[in-house]
Order: sequence, then structure tokens, then C-alpha cells
Amino acid sequence: MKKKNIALVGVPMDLGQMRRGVDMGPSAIRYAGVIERLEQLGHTVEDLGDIRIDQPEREHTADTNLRNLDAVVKGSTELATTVRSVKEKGDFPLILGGDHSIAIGSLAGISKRYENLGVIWYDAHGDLNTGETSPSGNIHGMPLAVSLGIGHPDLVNILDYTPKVKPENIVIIGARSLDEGERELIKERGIRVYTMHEIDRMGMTKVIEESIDYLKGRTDGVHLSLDLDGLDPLDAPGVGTPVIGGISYRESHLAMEMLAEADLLTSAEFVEVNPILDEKNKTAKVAVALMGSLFGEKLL
Ligand code: B3U
Ligand code: MN
Ligand code: MN
Repeated sequence: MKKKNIALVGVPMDLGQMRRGVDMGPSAIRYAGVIERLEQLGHTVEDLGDIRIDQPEREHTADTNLRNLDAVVKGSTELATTVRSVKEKGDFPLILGGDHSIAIGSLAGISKRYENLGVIWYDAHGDLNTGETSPSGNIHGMPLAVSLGIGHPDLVNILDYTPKVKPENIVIIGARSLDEGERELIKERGIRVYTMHEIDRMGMTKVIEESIDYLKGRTDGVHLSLDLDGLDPLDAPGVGTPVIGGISYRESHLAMEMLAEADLLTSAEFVEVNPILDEKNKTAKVAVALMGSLFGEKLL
């Protein structure tokens, strides 16, 4: 794979959901050795540090059921501005979460430069809820809908443009927990989804081959948004909303290796690592190991 200038951006965000601790994800991933791992592969890594995230004493009570809306908007806007400048330099943003609400800011910062940004959403969930369909009011269940231009206007219009992605440029991999409104949206917009059923039936090789073929033809850049809860909780226990029956560690490595061979990614984020719920930083270590494969690590 071509050597990259990787810009690391940490986002200590835990306001998109209710379990504390996911704000320590960026530290845990750095502690697990991400910089050394990527430098060993010959890439240049610049750590831009963490985005400032407010810690509101009391959540804002606006005319909405979205938890911590104002603080999430503020953090997303700061992240988007930082990521935009990384892209302007031509560097590869590698964003470390934080809960998955950070994808709102990541995609806002990245997508302006592309006519057709592709997105691989590796996740147990669809993250396609809106304030109306959400069972929880948690914004980490909404970022993909927001990026499609569906949701609260303050979230949808970050950096003053919308939508950030088109439904036909999205591939969801690993879904096994979808709410009713999310299912409807998937059908209505024709979003490509490989649920655990397809992964079991076709095998990860075919799933990734098809995803690459599909995105290659229609996109001019691809962002990987990898939620660690896409993996099985046995392999990645340190996440806020684990769902059994997930993608294995081995399948995930294979997926990352195939993406590295195709060399089509232009940005990536790893989210939902929660060190408080973890077992000896296992999930952060898994994230770093997957990043190794994603950036070209091979045994021989
Ligand atoms: N779909 C549910 C649960 C959920 C979404 N994302 C995560 N959990 N990690 C919701 O609250 O929107
Ligand atoms: Mn998610
Ligand atoms: Mn998830």
C-alpha cells in the first residue's frame, strides 16, 4: 500500500449515549500503541491531540428529545473543522472515538471534498435513527441518518451543507440490531446492508469483495467508520451496547487486510471503545491490531 501521512485526531466524546467512560477511548487506543504500530509500517503519523468536548453540568433542555444536543453540535463542529484542515493538507484523517456521534463531525469535515464520498459503516447497529424514531434519544444511534441529511437541523447542517453522503454510496456491514424506523429508511433509500446473515452465508471475503466493487465504481473517496460493537462482544467487550452474535476478530482482520490491498480508503475512524467496560484494555488493543491490518501490516 502507498505510504500515508496519517493525522490522528482524538475525540473524547461520551455525550451521544449514557454510559460514561467512552470519552477515555482515545487515551486507551494511544496507550495500546497506535502511533508506533503505524510508524513501523512506514507511514508518517502526526498526533493532533484531542478535540475539546464540553462536559455540561446539566443537559440542555431544548424542544427536543435529543440528549446533549448543543454540546454534541459544538464538538462535532470543532471536529469537522479540524478534519477539514487535515483533508486540505492532503493527509489521511484517522479519528479515534469517543461514541459514534462523532461520525457526524468526521463526515462533515471530509465529505465537502468529494462528489461521491463512499462510507463503510462497520457496526452492529444502523445508526439511522432520528429524534422521532429513536428509542433512546441517544445521538450515537443517529449519525448515519444525520449524514444523509435526515434529523435535527442543527446536526444536519454542520459546516453549512447537507447531505454529507448519498444513500447509494453507503455499505453497512455487521448489522444485527435495527429499530423499526431504521429498517424503513434502509428500504426506502435502498441502502446496501450486509447483516450477520449475509456474512455467515457468503463469508467475509465475498462481502468485502462485493463492497469494494460496489464502492469503487461509484465513489471518489471512501471513509471507514468502524464501531467496535460490530465485533462480537467476546472479542471486543469494552463497548457500551454489546450485541451477541457479531463479527469475529479473524473476520475483521480479513476485512481490514482486503481493504488495505484495495487501498481505496481516504479516511477512517474507530469508535465506541470504553475502557471502563473493557477487560485489561482488550478492545483498544483489538482496535489497534485492526488498524495495523488496515494500514498494510502482514505476517510475511
Ligand atoms: N438503535 C439504538 C441502540 C444503539 C444504536 N447505536 C448504539 N446503540 N451503539 C438507539 O439507541 O438508537
Ligand atoms: Mn455505531
Ligand atoms: Mn453500534
